[in-house]
Amino acid sequence: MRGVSPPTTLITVAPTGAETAKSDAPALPVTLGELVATAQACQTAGAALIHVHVRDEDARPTLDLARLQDTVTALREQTELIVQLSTGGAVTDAFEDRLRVLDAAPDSCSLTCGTVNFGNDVFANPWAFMVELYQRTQALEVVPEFELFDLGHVASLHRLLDTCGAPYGGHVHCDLVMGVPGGMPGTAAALVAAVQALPAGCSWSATGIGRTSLPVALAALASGGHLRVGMEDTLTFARGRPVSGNEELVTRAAELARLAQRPPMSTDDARALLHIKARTLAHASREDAR
Ligand code: KMH
Ligand code: ZN
Repeated sequence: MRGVSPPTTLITVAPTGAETAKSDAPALPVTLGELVATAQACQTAGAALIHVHVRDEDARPTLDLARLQDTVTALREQTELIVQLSTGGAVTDAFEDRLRVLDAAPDSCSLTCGTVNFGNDVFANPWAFMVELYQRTQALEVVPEFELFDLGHVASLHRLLDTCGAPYGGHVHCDLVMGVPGGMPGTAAALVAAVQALPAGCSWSATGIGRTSLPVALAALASGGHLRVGMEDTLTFARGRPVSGNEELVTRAAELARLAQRPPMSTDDARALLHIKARTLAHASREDAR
């Protein structure tokens, strides 16, 4: 396995996603108010980074730029979390809309390193799109998080770095998304295989979809990785018991991290790890006040 385990655990919360209907999961945060309240609670519970999908007035997934900008502003003003916007969106979103997400000036964005079957759908990320998105992150000084749904995506990440150079900030951070029907399984064996293939010196988190959430979290902690949890990925807390909210998943991840002697990472340490650009007055003034 690559290197020694870091002393603390970066906990990412992915609270909403693009796949679940509010009617199927009433605790899903879909309005800006619900998202900010969730973000604040998850920060208190131990999260340092939030992976954001936004919804429209009918709670449907959207990449509307004004909504994305309002969301970035509100999360910056009312939390200290690193704000990561999804460029994956929904499987139906057009490439040009996914590229435009960066105009909302997030701290970070997701960047999926290849196409993958996604249940009965296809999540399309062809090479040319990956390159264009990556080059936009470099130009706009947004830190990409490389989303890896399969072992082949790790190979494509190497190709991207070899072709286009280092990301903004110089540090590579990856997220293994495991257990998607069509992607790599959410098992310890698959996690170890993927981690062994990652670029040297990178940091990485892992998330397991659905019932793979806990095995993947435990395997990630045992392998020196960080954690992503949230209702984008998991709607069931235990067999037959729906999640009460995102805070509950972050609280459990923080407990696991403490048990592993790697307590939750602070937001400041997470910013330093990922080389996030200092870009907000609201955040700067909070830092000054410390
Ligand atoms: N909603 C999935 C199709 C990302 O956020 O970048 C894609 C996804 C990955 O959630
Ligand atoms: Zn996402």
